[in-house]
Amino acid sequence: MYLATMSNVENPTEKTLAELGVHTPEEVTTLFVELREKANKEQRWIDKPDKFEQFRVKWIGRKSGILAQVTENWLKPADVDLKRIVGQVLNEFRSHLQRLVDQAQQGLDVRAGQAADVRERVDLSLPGVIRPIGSHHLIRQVFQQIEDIFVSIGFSVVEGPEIETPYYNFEALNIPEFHPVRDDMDTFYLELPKGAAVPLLLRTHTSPMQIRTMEKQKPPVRVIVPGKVYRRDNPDATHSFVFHQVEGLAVDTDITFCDFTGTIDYFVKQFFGPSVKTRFRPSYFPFTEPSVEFDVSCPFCGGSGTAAGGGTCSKCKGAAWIELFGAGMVDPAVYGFVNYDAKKVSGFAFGIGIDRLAMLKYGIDDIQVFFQNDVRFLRQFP
Ligand code: FA5
Repeated sequence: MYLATMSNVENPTEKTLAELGVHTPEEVTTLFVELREKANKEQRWIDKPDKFEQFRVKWIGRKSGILAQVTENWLKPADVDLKRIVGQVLNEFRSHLQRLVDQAQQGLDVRAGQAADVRERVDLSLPGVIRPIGSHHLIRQVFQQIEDIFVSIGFSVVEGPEIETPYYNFEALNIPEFHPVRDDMDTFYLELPKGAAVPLLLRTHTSPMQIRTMEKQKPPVRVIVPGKVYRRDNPDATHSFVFHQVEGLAVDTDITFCDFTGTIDYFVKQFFGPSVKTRFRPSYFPFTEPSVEFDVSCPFCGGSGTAAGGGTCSKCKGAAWIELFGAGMVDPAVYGFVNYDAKKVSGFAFGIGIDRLAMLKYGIDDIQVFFQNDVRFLRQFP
């Protein structure tokens, strides 16, 4: 007996056509029409991804979806004379279900897009968001102060590579291989492919730019070179393996030691204030002759060596002076590397350690804070 409708049969797709009493092509078509309407109705209720997934699994799920059941229970065991029509209608039904799934997916995509539009809509009537403005790192600020001072007396600012060849970092600065001064500047060499023409290293000072600058231009030269330098120094309160220097170089036909001391004195007084005193001590650098170390009177104890509350000043350790940087008159040997005539030109050079300079000026007792990027420290120097 044919059951005119599926509504009075529980799970009709789990039964065979014979069990459902379906024997004619018309009855087969009717069965599929009812199934199709059921699917249409359920698809209209899909409004969320989880409902979509339930629908998809229920209807076209590979293992136990209704489509799989229809194939298994209606098509496979169908009588020979019904098989062709069942197969044909089943194919149409399969395409129809796929269309329903695709449409539902598109519907969900559109809904998601609309929701995102609403979320992202810009309401121009709302007050603006005020973002906190950052500031330059203290080291950059100090670079700027130094640049301003030297530019005001006719120097220009140039920059150079942090990766150098031994020639520029050492040899052309009159530091041949095996010179003991290289021990003080042990550094990081780059791992290069086998057969590389020259070794490369992270520059240990900004002095290579003396050579690069003089190679490029004839006297008069007046430059400063701010930048990062690297050494294999163990970190402590005054040492870091990366730190900052400003190199200075002035070369002309008539530069004297007086020009040199006057320039340095002017810079220090501009930077620390007029009350600091300065002094030179003899020193040694292979690329300057004579060479000096340059000290300032301790800005913390006013050059007395005694702390404000009595006792020894902890910053200068009672010495009343603090070493600032190395400098000197350019060694004539260096001119030989850049084709300057040592008989006609003279000049001076200096290399200031910026981190220690900043520590002195701003009363910072540990160089490491410059590299930790702790905003509590950075915010103190807006
Ligand atoms: C030089 O680097 C020379 N190139 C300076 C120079 C230039 C001399 C031109 C003459 C003519 P020195 O090794 O002393 O010199 O370093 C200069 C400054 O760098 C020091 O005074 C110190 O302030 C700073 N410095 C050196 N090593 C470190 C370190 N590991 N961490 C932080 N600052 C350092």
